[in-house]
Amino acid sequence: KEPKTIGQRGAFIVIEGLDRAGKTTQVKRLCDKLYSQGHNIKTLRFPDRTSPIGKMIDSYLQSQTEMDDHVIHLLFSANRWEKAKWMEETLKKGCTIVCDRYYHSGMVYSAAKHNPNLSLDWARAPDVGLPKPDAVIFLDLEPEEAEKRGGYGDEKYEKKEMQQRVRELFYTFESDMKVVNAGESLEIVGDHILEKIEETLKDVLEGRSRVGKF
Ligand code: T5A
Ligand code: NA
Repeated sequence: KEPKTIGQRGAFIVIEGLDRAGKTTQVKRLCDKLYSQGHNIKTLRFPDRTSPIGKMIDSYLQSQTEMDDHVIHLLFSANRWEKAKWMEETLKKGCTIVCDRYYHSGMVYSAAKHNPNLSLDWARAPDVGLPKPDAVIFLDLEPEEAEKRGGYGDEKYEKKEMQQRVRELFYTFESDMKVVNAGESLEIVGDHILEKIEETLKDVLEGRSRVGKF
């Protein structure tokens, strides 16, 4: 298929949200949609549990390994840095990246632990310099609704109180993100995401914006 992005960079779209908000489901839908419109697409998810660092994170999330809050935070950040060069090269080649969670998750989950030595500022620092998304969609869901969805409760942070703090902290970044109500049907949520990124895609494809840095 003739890519739309020839001679131009790809767009960097991030889907953020609470546990069970439907991020993975919507990343897939969005990729299918953009692909059918002629975009070259790559997906990415964080944590990427396949690398050696990702395996340590996975073990922590499954409560098989204990770690100091700072240590796990830095591993999550390192897990993003592992992919930074690949992301830059991929965008430059004209591929659009749709990414499941990124540094907003990194900052808010760690800061939500209420560790007095781990502020939001501290949490932000290791991610400074990472490629900046062109658009961040925040899939917002009442923690009560999230709890009703499949599989909730198996991993470390899947507790209602933690999810509530995470949600409040996500809202401190409201100006960086486009909020979408994730409580609607799959189709409606998908349509809202497309609406919210339309302008961004146009700007990128028409060469009006560069890849920034966080
Ligand atoms: N974390 C992550 C950090 O602490 N720091 C970091 O830097 C990063 C990157 C694992 C944990 O790591 C933390 C955050 C997390 O606690 P993860 O691997 O991304 O992160 O795990 P989750 O985000 O929890 O992935 P989930 O699979 O739980 O949630 P998704 O992807 O949001 O949801 P999805 O699409 O799998 O859907 C969940 C269920 O809901 C249904 C689906 O069919 C599925 O059963 N569903 C809907 N039901 C009704 N209506 C809809 N609109 C629906 N959409 C989906
Ligand atoms: Na989860």
